[in-house]
Amino acid sequence: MSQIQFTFGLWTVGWPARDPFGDATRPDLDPIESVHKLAELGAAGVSFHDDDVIPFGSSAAERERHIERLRKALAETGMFVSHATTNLFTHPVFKEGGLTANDRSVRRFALRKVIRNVDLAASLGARTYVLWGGREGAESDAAKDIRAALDRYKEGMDLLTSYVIEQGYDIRFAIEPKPNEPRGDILLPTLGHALAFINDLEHPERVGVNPETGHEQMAGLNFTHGIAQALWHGKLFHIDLNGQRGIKYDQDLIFGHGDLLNAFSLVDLLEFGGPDGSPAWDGPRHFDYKPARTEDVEGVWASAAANMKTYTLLRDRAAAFRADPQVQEALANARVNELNTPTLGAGETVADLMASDADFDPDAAGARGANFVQLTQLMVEHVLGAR
Ligand code: 3MF
Ligand code: MG
Ligand code: MG
Ligand code: MG
Repeated sequence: MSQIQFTFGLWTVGWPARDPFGDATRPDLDPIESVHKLAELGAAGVSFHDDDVIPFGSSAAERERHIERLRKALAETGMFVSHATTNLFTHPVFKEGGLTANDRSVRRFALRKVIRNVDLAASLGARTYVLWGGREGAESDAAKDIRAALDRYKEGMDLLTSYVIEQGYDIRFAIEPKPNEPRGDILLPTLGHALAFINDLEHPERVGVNPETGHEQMAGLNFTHGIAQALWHGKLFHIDLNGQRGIKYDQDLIFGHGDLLNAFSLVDLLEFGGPDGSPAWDGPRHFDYKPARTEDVEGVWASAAANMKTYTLLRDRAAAFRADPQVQEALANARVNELNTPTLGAGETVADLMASDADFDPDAAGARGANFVQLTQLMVEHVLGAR
């Protein structure tokens, strides 16, 4: 099996563990040192917000110095830029939104911040630019005109896609949906909302999604199903892997430390869901998690390694699952492959379909078991390493 390309957001290991109720429990890390440390641990690339490497408010000279340090670290380690993105959420100016703030001057400021960083992303060879609209939303139904906000979101996306096309940048945008947090309700709350929105953009071919495990699971949704649908639309442009345990705040656990069975089915899909068991997706396996607030700096690096180890173990378990003759038999008994056969035969007409009514006994079909339990139990046993 080929080497998997793992990448990490610099803000993940760099999180000093400040939360709404408590102070930081760890020192700030130098993002450049994190690039080196992640490379040592076996990662292939990093992603970053503008402010992760260039602190907000830096002068032009300071900005150049920070960019030069990043460029040097990437060159020294051979790491690539998995994606770049804009911080449109930390500074108080964005408290009421970025691209969809009611205040027009804030929207214009937000767009300038994105464009400046898109230029940097292109110069660093990034091919994906992520937009997570954490502040695009509201707590009050009275205070936000949602249709106007979607108009402004579209205006922003159309401007950005036209800009990269004009500049000749080899960059695609990936929208990252999230249902809530930090806003009470965030626009484009799920993958499905984002996919529908993309269809109404000026350059839909330049825009896809960057789904995050925990974000979909915060809405009670099945992440593997969501990824499968994004793949089906050809819209999986990037991914944020992590863990989440049910419908609660955004936990950003280590990958696999939340819903383990769903993590297994996801890895099985990504690694073996393509034609003849090839990978279904060839992008980086990117982690957006938070090292738990309980851990010290050593624990941060242990948690980074744990993401990659858990993913690799699940990949090996999925390979064993697929190779098991009993699993193959159970898949056949559950008619899993039969779903690939078109419902109508070649050349069959509606009249032919209607005429076939006599050949079918709905009571017999209704009485037949679907045989899903045996297959699911085999999956659980493989995940447990019992087979
Ligand atoms: C928040 C997130 C974000 C996005 C990032 C874009 C801070 O819940 O997931 O991380 O992933 O802004 O990549
Ligand atoms: Mg999250
Ligand atoms: Mg998140
Ligand atoms: Mg994310």
